Amino acid sequence: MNHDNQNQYSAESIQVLEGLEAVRKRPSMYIGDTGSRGLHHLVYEVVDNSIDEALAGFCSEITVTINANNTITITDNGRGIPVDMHEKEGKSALEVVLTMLHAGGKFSKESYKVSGGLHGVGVSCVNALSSQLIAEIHRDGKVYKQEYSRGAPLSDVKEVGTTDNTGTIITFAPDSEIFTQTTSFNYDILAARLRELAFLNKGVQLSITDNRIAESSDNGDNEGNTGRHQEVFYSDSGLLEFVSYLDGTRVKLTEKPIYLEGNKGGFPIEIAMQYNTGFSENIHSYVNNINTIEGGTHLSGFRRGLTTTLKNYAEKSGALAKLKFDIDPSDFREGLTAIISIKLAEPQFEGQTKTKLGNSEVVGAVSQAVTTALENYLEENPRDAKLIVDKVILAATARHAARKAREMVQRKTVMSGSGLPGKLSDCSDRDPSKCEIYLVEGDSAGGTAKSGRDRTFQAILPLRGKILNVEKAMEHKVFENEEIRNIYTALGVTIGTEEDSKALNLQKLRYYKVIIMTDADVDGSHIATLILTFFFRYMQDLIKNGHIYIATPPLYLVKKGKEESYCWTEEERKAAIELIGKGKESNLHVQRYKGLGEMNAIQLWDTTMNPANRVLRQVTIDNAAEADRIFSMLMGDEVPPRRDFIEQHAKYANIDA
Ligand code: 0RA
Repeated sequence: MNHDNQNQYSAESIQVLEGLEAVRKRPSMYIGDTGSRGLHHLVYEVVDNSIDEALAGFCSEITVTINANNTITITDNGRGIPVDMHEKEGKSALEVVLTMLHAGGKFSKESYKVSGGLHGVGVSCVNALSSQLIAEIHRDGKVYKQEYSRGAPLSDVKEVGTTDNTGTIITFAPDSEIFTQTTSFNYDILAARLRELAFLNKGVQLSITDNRIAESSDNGDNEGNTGRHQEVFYSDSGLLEFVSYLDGTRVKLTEKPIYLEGNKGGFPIEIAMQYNTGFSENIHSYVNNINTIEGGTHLSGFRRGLTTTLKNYAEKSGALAKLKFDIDPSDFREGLTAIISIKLAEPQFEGQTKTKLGNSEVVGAVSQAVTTALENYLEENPRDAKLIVDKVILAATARHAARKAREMVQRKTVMSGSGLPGKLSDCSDRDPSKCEIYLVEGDSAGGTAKSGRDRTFQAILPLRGKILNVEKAMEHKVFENEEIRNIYTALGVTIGTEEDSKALNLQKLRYYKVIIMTDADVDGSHIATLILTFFFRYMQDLIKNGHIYIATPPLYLVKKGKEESYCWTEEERKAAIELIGKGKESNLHVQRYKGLGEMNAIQLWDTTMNPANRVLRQVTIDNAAEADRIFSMLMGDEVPPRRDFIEQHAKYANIDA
């Protein structure tokens, strides 16, 4: 380092530390939250920087390793973070990148920096939130290394060897002082994101390795960490492969997907779409690799291009002449799986979760690109074109049938008090933020829950047997289904608009916690998944707003005389046997709970419903495209590993604070 600048250097390093201290003080402002989501965000942040190197043309391989001690190592074969002296800051560029907020962008003006998008908080945030971080740089034939703790460098950059390669290797340990809920990385969550990134950035290889030892527990406690996994993700044809991956278990309507890739509007656009014989609309949009779950101008452009082009074609072909009612834009999207990915130098993100694209110039460019590609496709594939038009007409016809059924739901929901379902045992409190509703499998468990609950704030709605599989049913069947109508009515949720039955009005939501409570067995998991599928397809906003939970009844009761202990995991059972039975199981009565029905009202309250003891798992959507694929797979024709699924997607959450 430059000794002439000693004073300036130390002064600046204090300032820098203050910068990162802000990140440690309010981590949620930088990474969203300090739960599981924020934890995984750390990995994405570093990977995004490597993806930037790839987009700039300097990197082709990125690896993520979950090490045995649950630290993370991310490597890339990019140029390597520069290590030369940064004149203005008086320290190495590496240290600047890792210790100064938003310092990454100061160096390169490469277009479409992913790290400049939604998550663009920089690797320095990862550094600030890690108890230890080691950066190893391969550059100019040399290997450089620097280590940090909670954002502070432990020494200057050291030269530690020579190399023939270039690249960056970052290893970090998430700080348990910050991530108090969990510091355990979930393989499946990381793998899903890397797979998505491989589809979105064709030609870049991303791989993941889990070097942790598998845990013995089979109850979901290990959050998908089954140890010693490895997967390599690489896509030659990008979104084309993404669409066929998502539609893996759906039946294709047309032989060929529709694909376009271009740069006409002054920015890269890539779109792939495929019609299937199903009824749901599965359109996922991305800007700079960020999933824009709230949509925005690129999605509007896509919809506009799709509607106008198909409508024109259908009109010209005379197919609409027989139709006695108007065709609606949504009719063109039924059974459509599509991915829209654009890259923008200066994206403007709006909306509640900052995932809605605002740039107005994008609408026309995307719409134009879609029109051109789609017109060509329809021209060149007249048989597929006819299949698509027929499907749109079928969708319009079904929509008319659905409207009647839906209006009945609406009418019922508008009524107050007496309009509630007869099977609902409501609570007395009228403040939705304090109230919760248990959706319980079967009338008998419903009865137990009703006796066990605290009726001031807990409502019970028993559901009969297996609820409708909405994945396979047309919309009007869904709205005609009594159990589903009861859910709408009990929750006070109304359907937003005539055009979009999935747009909800949540203003009259009667309970802020909607808790699915089923048996802890295969059947129970299936029923929970059916209910979740309904929420995912028809009330997704409830999931996104964090209203949906899964109750977790205990698996065991370990008992000796008056001493008893409920256990949710294998480990807890062993610990209880140790504690109560002094290691001898023969002294004890160990009961395995198979269903809610084996508990009496008091036990159910104590273990599963009392906010002081219970464990609720909040349902989140970590990766919308992957969730979409999984629901279509689980609820399609194949016999699914449903229990695994639920355990993967419902994570422990500290929500009773
Ligand atoms: C600053 C400038 C340059 C590259 C990077 C940072 C960089 C950061 C990360 C983080 C993970 N992998 C990375 N790879 C590169 C430009 C380098 C140059 O101009 O040579």
